[in-house]
Amino acid sequence: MKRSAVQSTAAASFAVVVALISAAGASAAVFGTAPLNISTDAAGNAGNGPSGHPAVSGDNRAVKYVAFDSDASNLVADDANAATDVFIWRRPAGRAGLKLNRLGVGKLQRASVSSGGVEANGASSRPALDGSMRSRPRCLVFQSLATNLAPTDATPDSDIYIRDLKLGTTRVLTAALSEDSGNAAVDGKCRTVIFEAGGKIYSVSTRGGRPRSLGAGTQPRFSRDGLSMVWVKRGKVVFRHKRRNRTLTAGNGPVVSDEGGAGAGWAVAYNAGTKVKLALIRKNGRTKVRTALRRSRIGGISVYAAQRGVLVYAKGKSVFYLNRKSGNSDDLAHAKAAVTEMAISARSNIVAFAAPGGIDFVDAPGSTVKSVYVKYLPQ
Ligand SMILES: [Ca+2]
Ligand SMILES: [Ca+2]
Repeated sequence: MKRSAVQSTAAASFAVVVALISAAGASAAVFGTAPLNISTDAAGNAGNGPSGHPAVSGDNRAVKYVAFDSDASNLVADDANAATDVFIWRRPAGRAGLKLNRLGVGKLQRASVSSGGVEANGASSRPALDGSMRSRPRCLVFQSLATNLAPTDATPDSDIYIRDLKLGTTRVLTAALSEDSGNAAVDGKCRTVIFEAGGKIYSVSTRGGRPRSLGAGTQPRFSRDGLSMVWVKRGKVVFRHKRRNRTLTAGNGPVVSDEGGAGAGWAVAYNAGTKVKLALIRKNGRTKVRTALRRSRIGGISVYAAQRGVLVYAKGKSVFYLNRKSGNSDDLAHAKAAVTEMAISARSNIVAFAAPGGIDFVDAPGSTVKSVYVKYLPQ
C-alpha cells in the first residue's frame, strides 16, 4: 500500500469511472473491504430513518461488536416507540466477519431496552463499548431521555445507562445527578464510566455509587486500557493519567491511545480548526504537539498510536487512515456528503463510520439515508 492519499484518491476516481462502465463494485477502489451498511434490517433493507454515532468494541482484533444510534423503526422487529434507539451489531465469526460482503450479515439487536426487554419511552443515543487488548467487551453505555428503563430513574432528563451484554440487564448510573448527563465513555474493562453533565466531567463506577466530579470539561474519552482519559476544558484539550492533568493546545474531539511500551507514552489526536493535531506525551512527561493532518477531522486512534498505530480521519466526503509507522495514507470510503462520525478498533482492523447521504455503489440506488458502515482492513 505504498500510495499517497492524493494518488489513491486519483486511483479511486479512476476506479469509480471503471465501476460506472463495468458496474463493478466499489471494493476495488478503496483499501479493505467495501463499506458494509449495518444499519439495515435482517434482509438488508436500508433504515427508514438516519443512523449515526458508531462505536466499536475494543477487544483487540476480535472486534465482536459495533453499536450505533438510529431513528429508523425497521431495523428490528417491534420497534414501536417512535424514538431514537441504540443498536448493537454482532460481527459474524469466521470468513463472513472478514469479508463483510452481504447486507444483513451479523446480528442486530436493540440495546436501549429495560432489563425486562421493554422498549424505551424516550430517545436513546451516543453508545460507547468496552473491551481492551486483554478483555472482551461486556457492556454498552448510552444516554437516554426515557423514564422507563430503570426503576430508580423516572425523570425525563438525560441520564447515562449501562447495558450488561451478557446478562441483558440495564441500569442507570446518574440518578443522583440533577443535570442532564451525556457523551459517556467506558474503560476497556467496564469498570468506570466518564461523562459530561452541567459543564463538568464526572466519573462513576459501573457498580453504582455517586458520580464524582473531575472538574470542568466536555467531550470525555477513555483510552482502551482505562488508564488515561482526555476531554476539553475552556477550549483546550486535557490529558489525564494517574490523577494528573496535563493541558495540551486548543482543540476538540480528542481521542487517546493506550500507553506505548519502552517509555513511549501516549498519543492524543484532536481537531484544531481545520487541522488534526497529534500530541505525543512521553512517559517522562516530555510533550510534543504537531500538526498531523490538514483540512481533516479526526475519527479515531488505535491503541499503539504512541509508537506506531493508525489514525482514521475524514477529509470532506472521504474517510482515510494514516499508518504512523509506514507514513502511508489510504482511502477507505467515498461518501456523498461530509463524514464526521468515525470509530476504529484497537488494532485498526475494523473501521466504522456514518455517512450522511449514503455511499455510491454500496447502497441501493437512490438511497440517501444516513447510515452506519463497517469495513475490515486486512493487516
Ligand atoms: Ca425506535
Ligand atoms: Ca432521566
